[in-house]
Amino acid sequence: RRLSRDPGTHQPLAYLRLRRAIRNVIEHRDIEPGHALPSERDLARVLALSRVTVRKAIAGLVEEGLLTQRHGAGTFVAERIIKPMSRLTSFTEDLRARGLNPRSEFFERGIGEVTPEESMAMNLSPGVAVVRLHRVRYAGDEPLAIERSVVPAILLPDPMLVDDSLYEALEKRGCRPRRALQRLRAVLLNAQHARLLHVATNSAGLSIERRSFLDDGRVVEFTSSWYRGDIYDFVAELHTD
Ligand code: 16G
Repeated sequence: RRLSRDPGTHQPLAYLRLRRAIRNVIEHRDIEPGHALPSERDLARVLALSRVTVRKAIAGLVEEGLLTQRHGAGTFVAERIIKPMSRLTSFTEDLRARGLNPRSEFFERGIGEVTPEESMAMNLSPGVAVVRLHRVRYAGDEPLAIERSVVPAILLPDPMLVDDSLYEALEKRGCRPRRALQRLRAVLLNAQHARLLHVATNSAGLSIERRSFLDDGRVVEFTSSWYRGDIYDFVAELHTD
């Protein structure tokens, strides 16, 4: 009776356990990006699970973007970063889930007065203080994106509170964003952005603007970013009403 009352001891379904186990393998880089997973049949045999269970676990990870399938060739650990657009996650969280090492190099991490354009976008009174972060985001040594974030200083009083993850710093202050509006546009990366991202000038990129909100409607961040088009897929799930 004690056991059945403890939710932690409920055994998850076999496919969910396998899904978690494969995710662990990817996070620990036991199989490198681009490399193949053992075949469905081999996994089922070695793990003594049914093919249906294995297929279900793999399908879930394909949906999450951690695995990709090539017709007739098998299942591979994803090389491109596939980012589900319906979940409000941070760069740090997304990379960690893929076993990558998120890092930032800051150009700017300071406090200043909101500009007229920012005050409009963030619905702030003219002249209030904002924290500004301007950084290149890396996976290990590989630059993936450039981001410029503006956060009201009333929510985040000191830019040095952001060690590497903005969302971690906001979470600690009890103001992690709950909702966001995001706009994506195709761009050619200019010489300066291309150099920072280690790609050729005029390579394809995505210009992304995110405005995130607290439950009470206040804007937490206004972030403009440039993501490498050769690495990122942004994927959304669509429903009919
Ligand atoms: C993502 C967000 C960005 C947010 C950042 C926080 C997109 C396009 N942008 O990069 O708006 O500020 O995550 O990440 O997804 P952090 O907590 O690692 O600093």
